[in-house]
Parts: sequence; C-alpha cells; structure tokens
Amino acid sequence: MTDQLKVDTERLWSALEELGSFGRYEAPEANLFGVSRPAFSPADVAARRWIMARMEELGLTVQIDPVGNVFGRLEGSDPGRSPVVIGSHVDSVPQGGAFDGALGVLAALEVVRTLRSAETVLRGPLIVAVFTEEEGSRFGVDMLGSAVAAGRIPLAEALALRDPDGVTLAEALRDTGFAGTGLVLDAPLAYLEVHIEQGPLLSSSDSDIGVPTGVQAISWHELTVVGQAAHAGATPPRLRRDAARTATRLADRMFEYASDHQDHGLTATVGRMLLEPGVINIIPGAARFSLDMRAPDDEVLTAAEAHLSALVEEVHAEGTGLVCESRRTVRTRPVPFAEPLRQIVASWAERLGYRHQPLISGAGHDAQEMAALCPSAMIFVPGRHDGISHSPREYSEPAACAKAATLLLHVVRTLCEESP
Ligand code: HGY
Ligand code: MN
Ligand code: MN
Repeated sequence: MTDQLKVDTERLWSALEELGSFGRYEAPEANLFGVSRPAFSPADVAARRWIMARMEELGLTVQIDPVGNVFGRLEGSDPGRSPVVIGSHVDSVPQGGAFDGALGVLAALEVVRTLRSAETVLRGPLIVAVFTEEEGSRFGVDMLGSAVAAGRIPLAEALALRDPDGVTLAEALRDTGFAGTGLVLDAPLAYLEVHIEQGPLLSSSDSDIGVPTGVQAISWHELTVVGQAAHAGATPPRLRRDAARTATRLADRMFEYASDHQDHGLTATVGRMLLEPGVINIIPGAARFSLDMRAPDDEVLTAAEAHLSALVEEVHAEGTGLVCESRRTVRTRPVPFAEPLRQIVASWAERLGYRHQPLISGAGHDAQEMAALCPSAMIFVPGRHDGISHSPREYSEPAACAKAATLLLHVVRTLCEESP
C-alpha cells in the first residue's frame, strides 16, 4: 500500500448521512438536523445493528461485551500480536449533532474498507470499537462503556445504574440483546480515536488536524434544594422557603466563581434544572439541577468542588429551613495521551501534508479511559460554526473528515505493520 492511498471521501460521507438517519432530529427553526440517540434507545439500537452489519460485510468478527460495547475484529497475518483498537461511540446527547462519536466509528470502518480495497493484509489484528453510553445522557455517567472495559468502573456498578425512568443498564442491555459475554479487550497494543474537536480552536486556525495532548478533568454533580411549596401571592417574604431562589443563587455563584477562574480554564455548566411542582403560582418546594465543572488542572477543579461544598453549607447556616444536598456522580482526572503515539500521528500528518497542532481536549472521550489500558491518542477534526457541538449546528466538512480518516489509516499501517 502506498503512502498516497487515501480513504474514499464520498463513501465516508454517505455512511455519516446514513448513520445520521437513526434518531434524526429536525431543528426546523434553524433548518438543521442532528440526532437524538440516547444509549439503547430504539435509535441507538438501530444504529448499533447497522454498524454490526457493516462490520460483518467487511469480514470482521463481531463480539459484544457485558456492558454492551461492540467490537469488530479483523485478524492479522500474525495472530500472536496484540490488537490495535480504533473507534468511538454512536450514542448521542439529546438534540445533538451527527458527527460526535459517529465520525470516529465510521472513520474506523472506512480504514478497514480501504485496507480491503487495497488488498492490504496487516500483521497485527485490528479491532473497531463502539463504546456504550459515552455521553452519560441516559444513565448519568459518561464514558461508561469504555470505563468498564478499562477497569475504572466495576461492571456490577455500571449495570446497577438507573435511567430517569428507573430502568437499570442491565435491563436495557437484556431488553435490547446487547448483554454480551466475555472480556473482549485484553491488553491492546494501542487505541486511536478520530473525533470532531467540539470547540473553536481548530476552526479559528488554519490547521487541518488537531493532535490532543490529553483530556481535562471533569466533575459532575446532582444538586437538590428542598424548601416549602406555598402560594405565590399570599405568602409574605418572611414565610417563604423558595427552593428556586436558593438554587438559582447557588448556580449563579458557581458561574461567578468559574468566571473568576477562567484564566485557569475552569468552566461551570448547569445543563438541567427542574422546579417542583413547576407551575406559575406556586413557590417551588424543590429544585433539582446538574452541575458540570471542568479544568485542565486537577487542583483548580478540586478547589471549585470545595467552593461548591462551602456554598451548600452556607444554605444550611442561613437557618431558613431550606435543605441543600450535592451528590458527585462523575470525577475524572486530567488524562495525558501517549507522547510516542502522538508523535506517530503528527509525523504521518506531516508526511500527508496536513497542517496539525496540539491542543487539550475540552470534551471527555473514550480515549481517556482506554489510556488506562494501552497507549492512546486522538485525531481531531475542525468543526464549522466555531466548532459548536452537542447541537444540530455541529458540522465538519467532508474533506476534513476524510483527512482524519486517511491519517488514521496510515497510523494503523505503522502500528499493525503490513504483511510482506
Ligand atoms: O461530556 C463530554 O465531554 C462528552 O461529550 N461525553
Ligand atoms: Mn464524543
Ligand atoms: Mn459528546
């Protein structure tokens, strides 16, 4: 296979469009479409089945592990070698984009298809991976499937997680036929993931490719404020125990704290806030909201968590009778990617004539979990509209996607080595 071989842009693009049809979400006001594909929803199951059919067409041996991760294995000529794993996820956030995760899985399949077309046999085996619940949108913990595969989260703990309707992951796996058996990933040689950047850095530069140095730290919390429901008009201030007022003040003070520490890259996001009973003329008796905090430096994030705890304590110290609770549901440390593997990615980018730059990943990825199992690295693709993501506005150009898949192809050739 020559260094000039490239993937087929149209084939990759039409695969993205076809995969995007599963859970398609129309945003009429913006004349855009994206996807809503929560883990093990009918759309996610259809997407998984479609990917598995493409794997079988390509002659991959398909396996499912106990947390529903799907792996398609292409044997090499030297069975004694450890496999290289390439892939990502196909679940999405609600009203998300059609590239997040999907591009990484389809780029991996396009690499296999291109190797087949070039009649190239690799010495080492290659595994295409589709990881479960990367978004955490249904069961509340992100990178769940890869965290179990890499041993950070015990399988039993993952299977017991419940969605907002009380359905456990175990039940969802059983009901959709994705309760697999057997550990599939043992001691891979390396892991590589193609992904859209999901931020503005690459699109504001002239880089074709991002080669992330690693992923920043993440902290997720579920907060509950309990006051007392009462009449909106007849209850004087001194008798009010307004859960909405306390929750929004607490959220605002965390936004202020993050703004004061933005030079350290600290972010705070309230993605969901529910007020109960939730009607116009009742002072809310309860407020439940999420808080996503991130920072490149772990100490900065730990200090932000301490600040949140102090604010929660302040609510109680006010003696108003309001009760506030904060439960941490996710905490991941900053994860550096493997420098030698990053150098292979960067040197192939040079050879292919792709402008590339290092950056830190603001988003979490399965690669950060796989880094506990083997050397891991990522290949970022610039996005349009300032790289906006987790939105139907998410978009990357066909040529940009194809460059990343071609880069993945040649890095895989180096790692798996070609049979003579
Ligand atoms: O939340 C994240 O960063 C990722 O999209 N799961
Ligand atoms: Mn993703
Ligand atoms: Mn995402």
